[in-house]
Amino acid sequence: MPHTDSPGFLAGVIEGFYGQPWAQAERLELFRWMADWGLNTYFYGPKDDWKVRAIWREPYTDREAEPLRELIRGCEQHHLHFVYALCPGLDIRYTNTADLDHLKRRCEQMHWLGCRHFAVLFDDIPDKMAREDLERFGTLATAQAHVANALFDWTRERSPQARFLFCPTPYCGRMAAAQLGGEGYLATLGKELREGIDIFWTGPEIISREITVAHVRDLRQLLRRKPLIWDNLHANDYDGRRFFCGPYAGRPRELRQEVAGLLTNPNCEFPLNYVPFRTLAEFVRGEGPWDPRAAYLSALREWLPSFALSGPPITFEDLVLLGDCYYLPYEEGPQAIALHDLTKNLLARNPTQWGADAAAFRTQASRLRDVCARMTELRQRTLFYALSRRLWELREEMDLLDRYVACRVAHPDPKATCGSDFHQPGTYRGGLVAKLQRLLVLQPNGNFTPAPPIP
Ligand code: GDL
Repeated sequence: MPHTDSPGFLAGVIEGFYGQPWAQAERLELFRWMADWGLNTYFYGPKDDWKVRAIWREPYTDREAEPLRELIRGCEQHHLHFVYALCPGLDIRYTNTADLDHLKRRCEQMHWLGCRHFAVLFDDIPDKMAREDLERFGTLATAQAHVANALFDWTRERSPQARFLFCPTPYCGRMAAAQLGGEGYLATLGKELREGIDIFWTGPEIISREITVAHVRDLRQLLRRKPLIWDNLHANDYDGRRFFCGPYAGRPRELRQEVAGLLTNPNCEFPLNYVPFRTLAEFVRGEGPWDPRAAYLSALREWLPSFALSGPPITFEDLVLLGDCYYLPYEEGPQAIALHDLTKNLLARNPTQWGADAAAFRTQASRLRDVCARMTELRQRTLFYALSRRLWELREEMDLLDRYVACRVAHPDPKATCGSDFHQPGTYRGGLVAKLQRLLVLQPNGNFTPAPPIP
């Protein structure tokens, strides 16, 4: 039985990242994909729909409400749950009944538009409360549970089948270990939140490389319910230079029995999410041990037609090479690893000993550069715009390395100098952020050390 058919299991997509929310047409396309692939939930919570978070007390104008009504209807037509999130945590006063009324009015408006499932999110907020809030509730968990329970009751009075989701302030293992939200936050929450409320969890980390069965089993005791996974594996809002089109990975299929659902919060650029969504759907629906690489290759094959060009088509192998360069947060794909190793080994050696490796590198570098360059011919312009800045950067680096290797082959003398007319101080790797990034070095163990001074 596909797992989305097991009663109550939520599987799907969270629009919950920072930055520009998706376009309406993209969301409608998402609904068609989800329905075709057996995912059942769309979660509306873009951090920068400012009425979700920054000015959460303000209802939508009629003009703003209309597209939301269309989304709710779209979900209904495709038999998907539409969940609407509010994030009042930046400035809510937990003792203020007016703030609770604001939340109810916001839910009321969404209910009137047809929405039945709601969420209240307390992620990424200050974990300290005002004095009156502290005096009345004692702990942050109690204060938040009070608000969530009131909204949950409100929702259930109107629709007894409604789902209600909650994101805690410590929402991953690392935050809980640091006692974010105060000592015993999760245990209090588990005790005080109504039984029917689902609790989000991102795994051991905000971006979790792995989520194991043992990890969520421990948590289940504390929360007194199965956690609902908010998966940031493919999120890229924290690094504008990257995107992730590798497979859903690092989670065993057995995890499905241990959680209330699996929802992915992916790349900000909607068109780059084909493989993340497709492989999640496969993970959720299929049976047997999970093979991420096989799922990736099969999803890429389906995605290939979207890469139609104005000129001759790119090959499947080219798409695999490109995808491998933007795979997962903790892992490049095999072809990207091979290219990196080849380059690194080459540069570590004396050019007089490069032999055939220099030519091998130059062939691979120009192949990758060409694949990137050919993307300018993409017929699907939205896909090209989503890719373009990142691919520009990759091309730039391949070009520089290729020039350098060519220069070294021509001048193996260690005293020879190699520059590039196209990579000049100021315009290349310039700017304050790049300078600041060079000041501290992140060690593999997670510690920072000051960078050695540049003479
Ligand atoms: C977060 C945010 C999320 C963001 C993600 C990746 C949660 C619960 N909240 O911490 O909105 O997109 O990290 O940067 O994950």
